[in-house]
Amino acid sequence: MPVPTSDAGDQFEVKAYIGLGSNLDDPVAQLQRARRSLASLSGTRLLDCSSLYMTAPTGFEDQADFANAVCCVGTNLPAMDLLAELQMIEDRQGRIRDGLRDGPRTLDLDLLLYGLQIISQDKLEIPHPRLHQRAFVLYPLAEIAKNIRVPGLETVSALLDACPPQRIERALSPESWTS
Ligand code: PH2
Ligand code: MG
Ligand code: MG
Repeated sequence: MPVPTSDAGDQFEVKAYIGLGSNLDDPVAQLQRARRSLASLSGTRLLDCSSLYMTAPTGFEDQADFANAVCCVGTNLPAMDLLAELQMIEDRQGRIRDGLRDGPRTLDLDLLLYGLQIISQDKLEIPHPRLHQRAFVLYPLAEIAKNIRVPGLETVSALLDACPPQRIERALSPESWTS
């Protein structure tokens, strides 16, 4: 069952955290467009967004820096439906699925957390399985949710303290990239 949140707009609203990333075709504009799409998803309202950060690429290092941010939504969509919506937004923004896991992309929307749920399915693992290793996710997540406990792990700020360091620069405040 979805976990109702205390300030829910609907009894069954779940708070979900989404990681946004781009390093192709004007990354800041990609994140701005993705944020507008999140705000207009049906059964979903946008609750909060972090600052926008420019971050060094991890995994595959020979590529451009990424723009990264994290947004929080309240949603009545089941996790699988929300995931499908995120993939449609990626597709609309020209995401090419070439199987190169950590390669360059116009838009990556990762479902990081879905309420307090732990989901382990072929196409969806929640919490995101690499969340705790990635400063480019934890840093913006900590900005909007440092005290929440990641199911099965620790609080976001404890995870960030333990995470390998990475070059991360705060480029735009929440107000300036979301307006
Ligand atoms: N995404 C990846 C791999 N590496 N590095 C940064 N800095 N930011 C990302 O969003 C990112 C990455 C795969 O999704
Ligand atoms: Mg990703
Ligand atoms: Mg992804």
